[in-house]
Amino acid sequence: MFKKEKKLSFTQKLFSVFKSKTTKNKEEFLEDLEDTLLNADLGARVSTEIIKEIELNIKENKLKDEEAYFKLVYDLLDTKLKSIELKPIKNKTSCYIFFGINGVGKTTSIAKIGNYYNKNNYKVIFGAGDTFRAAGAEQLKIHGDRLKIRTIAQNTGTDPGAVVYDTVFSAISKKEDLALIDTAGRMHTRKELMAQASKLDRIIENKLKLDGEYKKILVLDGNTGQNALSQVEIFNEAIKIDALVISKFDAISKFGIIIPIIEKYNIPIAFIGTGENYDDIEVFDSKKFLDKLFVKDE
Ligand SMILES: Nc1nc2c(ncn2[C@@H]2O[C@H](COP(=O)(O)OP(=O)(O)OP(=O)(O)O)[C@@H](O)[C@H]2O)c(=O)[nH]1
Ligand SMILES: [Mg+2]
Repeated sequence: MFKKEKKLSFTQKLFSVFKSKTTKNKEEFLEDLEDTLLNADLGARVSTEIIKEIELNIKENKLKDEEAYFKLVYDLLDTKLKSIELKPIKNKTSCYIFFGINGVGKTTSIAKIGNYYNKNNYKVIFGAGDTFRAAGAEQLKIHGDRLKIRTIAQNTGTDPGAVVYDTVFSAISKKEDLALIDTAGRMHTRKELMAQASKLDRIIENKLKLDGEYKKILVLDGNTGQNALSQVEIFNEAIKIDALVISKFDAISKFGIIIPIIEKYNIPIAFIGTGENYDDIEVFDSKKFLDKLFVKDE
């Protein structure tokens, strides 16, 4: 019979490594710690930084128990996380356009974020820029109808550039505060997807006269590991990303990859999606995020 291996959360693993310090030599202990940090996708740079910090603190005899070790890791990661508060300027027209590969949660996040700004007395409009997939526009329109948010949509196969232009132009003409624009997550090839992202960016940047702010937002699925890093890389290369939304954070307790992403690309996080209801969206808070990242299995 195989013994069923108990799955430990990141916190439990960290604590068990810290507890084992008394029974191991220093090298063994630091190796175990490094493995735990790397397995949580925190990346080589930050893992080394944490280990150096721990070594220094051991030398100076500063760490009295596991809690103290844990706090050191927690506080160090807290300094790495970056947030951005997206606050459209009232009575001016801003545009936030959402990118991301298929299924990450773009459309759902737009619905939740639209609802959030609507509740905060912003006049919001949706633009269904996903004209590639048959149900693409329809999904956003359904949310728009439920939330009483006007949605500009056209038939499948229409040029998404036209939808984007119409949405932003209409928002400017009607003096609406915020246009939230959805985009396709899949095209025939990745190259086409990136070409489309750049094209939509150029339309908003060059052909429309926004007096508010323009932000390009990348949605990442919080269940993703290393792949999230390459998603950021390709989108950021095509169109410089201003902020991240991390979706599906209710379903997981592990998104350590965000640390190397921020280290490398310096892109802040705006929102966290925490469920499938309209209210399941939170303005990013590093402490809350870390508490969930470190969640203990029951
Ligand atoms: N639990 C949970 N599910 C979510 C969250 N955000 C999105 N989802 C679900 O993830 C799935 C994909 O979400 P969509 O919003 O359709 O993703 P998308 O990026 O627009 O997908 P494409 O249009 O196909 O590229 C849906 O079943 C959503 O209900 C979240 O924060 N928590
Ligand atoms: Mg979608």
